[in-house]
Amino acid sequence: MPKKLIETFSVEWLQVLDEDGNCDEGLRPSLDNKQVREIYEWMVLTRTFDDKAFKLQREGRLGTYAAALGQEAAQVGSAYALRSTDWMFTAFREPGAYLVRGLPMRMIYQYWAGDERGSQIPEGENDFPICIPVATQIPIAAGAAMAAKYKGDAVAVMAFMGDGATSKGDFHEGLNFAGAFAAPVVFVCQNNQWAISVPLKRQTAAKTLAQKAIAYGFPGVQVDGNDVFAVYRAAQEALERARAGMGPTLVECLTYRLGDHTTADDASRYRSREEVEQWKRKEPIDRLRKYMEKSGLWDDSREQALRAAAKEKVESAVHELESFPAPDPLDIFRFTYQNLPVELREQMAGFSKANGGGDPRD
Ligand SMILES: Cc1ncc(C[n+]2csc(CCOP(=O)(O)OP(=O)(O)O)c2C)c(N)n1
Ligand SMILES: [Mg+2]
Repeated sequence: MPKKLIETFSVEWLQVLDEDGNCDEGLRPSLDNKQVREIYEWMVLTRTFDDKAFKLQREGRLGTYAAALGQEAAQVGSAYALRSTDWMFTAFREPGAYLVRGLPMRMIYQYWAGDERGSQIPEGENDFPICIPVATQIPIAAGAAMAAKYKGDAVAVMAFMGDGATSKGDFHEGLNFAGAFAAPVVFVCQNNQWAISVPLKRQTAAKTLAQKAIAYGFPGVQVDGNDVFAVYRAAQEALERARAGMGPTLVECLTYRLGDHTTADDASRYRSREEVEQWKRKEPIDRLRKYMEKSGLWDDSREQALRAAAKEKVESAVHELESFPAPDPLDIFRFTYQNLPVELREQMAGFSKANGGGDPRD
């Protein structure tokens, strides 16, 4: 019996803006000048937010923090392609995506300050809170997409994850389910090439992460994750595919974690300074600014005004964070049970009494 080829695959690489801000006009997504400036503004706001978070942590005003430094295009570009009716599930390194979606900045700070009210997404918003257990958001996002399809809602779901998450069972189960049921979900992998101290080459022997989608029967594309036009274009096309009933897509954004894993880490112990320096030259914000300057969309005075406005927004969110009323300690008993078990009810009453309160209601 002769052997025959029954399947082949290919993975596209997409880059629109090169490192010097030169644009391939044939691939440029349809964004007007106002939208290009807006995307740049979100990226700068994300950077300003991020920088302040790092400083707050060092001053003991935030618990811990996972910086987005260098990954702003992957987050802003993909979230910018969402409609307000779409749904978003993140991991923990996507402040840019939340900002674009309009989540109050104070809430993101609150989350990292250890205040669970940072996870209480306002009623009516279609986003889920920060998810620390790696990859667990992926099957939930696939399930939400399936629910939307079942209900006939014309929406898509976007699920973020890191490169490390692609080694978890949840990733494979989520993608397999989404593929088998053509769920309207776009998986966005921020491949920042490190999972704490594990480099990409120890994460997988595959040439790309995008190709993992092919095993599950749907397309995967690798984009320059520091090129916001490429990210936006790929996300937009994938969301349209999902909304049109054509099923999921995996968008791998090849980027780089310029900072430490979190404020509790020291990356200089496991990666070289040269590698970081090499990626600094490819960072996404300078790249878009160079493009905008060349195209006459941007100048120094706009830049200065933007930086000042971003700083003001961040300072005002920090002020909100630090003047927020303290949570009610009795909340630890609330929100888990429909009817509080009797022993917890007793504990709650005892706790309230010990703190000078009356008989509490659960
Ligand atoms: C289930 C689970 N295992 C381990 C951890 C500890 N942990 C936190 S982040 C991380 C690495 C994640 O790497 P990646 O998915 O590449 O995301 P990145 O941190 O690079 O954004 C690990 C192992 C965790 N949070 N959850
Ligand atoms: Mg990573």
